[in-house]
Amino acid sequence: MGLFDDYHPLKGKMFQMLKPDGTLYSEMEAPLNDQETLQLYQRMVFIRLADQKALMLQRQGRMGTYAPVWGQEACQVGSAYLLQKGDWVFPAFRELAVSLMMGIPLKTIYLYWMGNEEGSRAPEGMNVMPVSIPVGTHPLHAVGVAWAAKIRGDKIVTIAYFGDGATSKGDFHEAMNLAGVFKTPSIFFCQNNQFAISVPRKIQTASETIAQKAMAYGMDGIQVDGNDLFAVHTATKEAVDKARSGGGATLIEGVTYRFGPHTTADDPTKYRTDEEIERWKPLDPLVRLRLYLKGKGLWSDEVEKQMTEEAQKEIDQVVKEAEAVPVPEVEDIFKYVYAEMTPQLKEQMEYLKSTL
Ligand SMILES: Cc1ncc(C[n+]2csc(CCOP(=O)(O)OP(=O)(O)O)c2C)c(N)n1
Repeated sequence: MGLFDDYHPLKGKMFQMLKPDGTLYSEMEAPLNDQETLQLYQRMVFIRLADQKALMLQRQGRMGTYAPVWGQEACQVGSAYLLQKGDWVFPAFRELAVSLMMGIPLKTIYLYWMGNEEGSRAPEGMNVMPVSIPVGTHPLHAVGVAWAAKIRGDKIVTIAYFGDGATSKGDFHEAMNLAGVFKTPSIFFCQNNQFAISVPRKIQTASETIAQKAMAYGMDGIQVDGNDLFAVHTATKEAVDKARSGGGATLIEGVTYRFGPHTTADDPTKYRTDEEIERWKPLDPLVRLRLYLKGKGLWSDEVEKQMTEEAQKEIDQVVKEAEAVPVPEVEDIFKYVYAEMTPQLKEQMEYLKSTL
């Protein structure tokens, strides 16, 4: 029996390893050694600060609309850490942590949210697709690439990140169906952060879990505690190893909580209560990992202070560099849609220029 059998969606059990008090559930062994765990915690500290900085920059009018990752760091760090060069990542719009883990510079990510097209370009050789603002369309692209890789015999995996809301899109089901039939090396990582803007998870779908949707498509599905770095890591590793060795696709549902607004254009006080947020606070992925590290004698206020200061310094420097990049030309909006601009695009560009 493997992990996917033990935690089959029909068994109604969520896979967890690390308790909220930072100790492991009985008979569980940490999948990462102390050094790796500390390193990933440090990444999470950096990510949280970089995320908060983006929120502040938007509030100061120095950045456009931004979708914060706040609270979802374990889902993203625990899974992206397992990807290798050659694998392909298809993010939605909340994947600051995934992008950083894959090696996309923070400056590039900030440039995107500052409205500069340069921010959509991953450095050469990094297979991270641009942000997908249309909800749920990119799992299809991820399956297409996985299918192509399978035909070519490339031992790579593709992973698509999306939210609970995206599972209501037809595209999601088409992608799942194709991946199931062709046993593509695909991972569908759903970050169930309880809301699609103001729509709560319970009215998003009548399914008890999102993980169980995998069954309809003949693939493995697992619901994991998305705020538990170890559980996310372990389940994703199983899925990645399986995909790489020809075993086909997996749907992972990471149960998590978005602490921030949907985007900076949203007011979450309109649809959720302070009490609800307070209930989730002790389950914060950083708090839990910090307690685990503290129990091992690897974390102290001093360690935290040092990590925070180092991260803050680096982030401040990145902001300076990003803000020093010249504001893009109006033409940039049109230039990169196709290799060559269509007559319609040219017309639209000329029209826009004439109104400025
Ligand atoms: C095709 C499409 N429909 C609607 C929207 C507007 N929209 C943007 S984000 C969002 C909710 C997405 O929720 P979810 O998939 O759960 O991801 P989350 O934002 O929670 O990370 C909606 C409806 C959009 N961007 N694209």
